[in-house]
Amino acid sequence: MIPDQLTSGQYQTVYNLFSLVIAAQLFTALYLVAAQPRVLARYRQALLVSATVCGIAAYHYFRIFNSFRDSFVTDATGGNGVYTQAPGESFNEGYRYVDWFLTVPLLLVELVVVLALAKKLQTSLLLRLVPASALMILLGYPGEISDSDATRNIFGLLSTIPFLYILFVLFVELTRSLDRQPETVRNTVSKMRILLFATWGVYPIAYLLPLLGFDGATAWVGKQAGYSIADILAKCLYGLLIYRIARLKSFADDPAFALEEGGHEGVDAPRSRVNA
Ligand SMILES: *C/C=C(C)/C=C/C=C(C)/C=C/C1=C(C)CCCC1(C)C
Repeated sequence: MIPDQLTSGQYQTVYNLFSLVIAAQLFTALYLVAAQPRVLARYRQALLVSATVCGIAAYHYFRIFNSFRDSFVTDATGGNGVYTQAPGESFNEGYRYVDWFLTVPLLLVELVVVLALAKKLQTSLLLRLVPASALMILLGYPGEISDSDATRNIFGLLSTIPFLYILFVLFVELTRSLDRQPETVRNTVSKMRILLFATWGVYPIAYLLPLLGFDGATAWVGKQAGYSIADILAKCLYGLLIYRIARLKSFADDPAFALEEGGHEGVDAPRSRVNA
């Protein structure tokens, strides 16, 4: 539920966080596009998907930011007053869910693509992960925009079912099929899914804040902050780790490329050693 009123501090917090997310998503997207030549061709698809995810998020945060600015007004001069909901305007949480609906399946595609698993395994993983993640977001939305705690509970619970299914596929099914994969692939998988679990776990917690007895405005600001910070970690940091994995795998696959790029067997060599 959108609060009727925000203190100046609460308004500034949300304003600055949205602004930070735009900067983080936009420049991570640009960086990942520019970094394409720094990995082998077979890993570029993962980087492109990652850049696309950050680009889509940057666009939606522009909309979220504008919607936020339009929906709260203050009449005090000097910016120290209370902000109230602008008449006829309402903050649109829908942008966030459209953003997630597009980016969450793509984040799973990124993960599966960068692992460079066998085609059959790739397809079978994606056929389960992509629909489950889309369903998780679709089911969360009616609860997110509802003013009723009961509705929020029910849809939150329904959305948790595909969420748990995704974790099951990543932590149980994927592990089983990785038994015959090389050590490096297995290590990569475990690192990536721990990051995924840690960052994705923030969303249901932020969603629950309004139900945990925080007052309206505090819960709402906490929720926006939680979603914003989680979006930076789950998309930008995650994307940069995908890049790092792609780069290390490129070095391991092609020693000549590694030398040219100043790295060696999965470790970046100090510049001086390469140049000497
Ligand atoms: C970049 C955006 C990402 C990674 C968004 C992830 C979102 C979730 C994992 C959301 C999960 C939810 C639940 C598990 C239950 C409550 C409703 C949601 C949609 C917040």
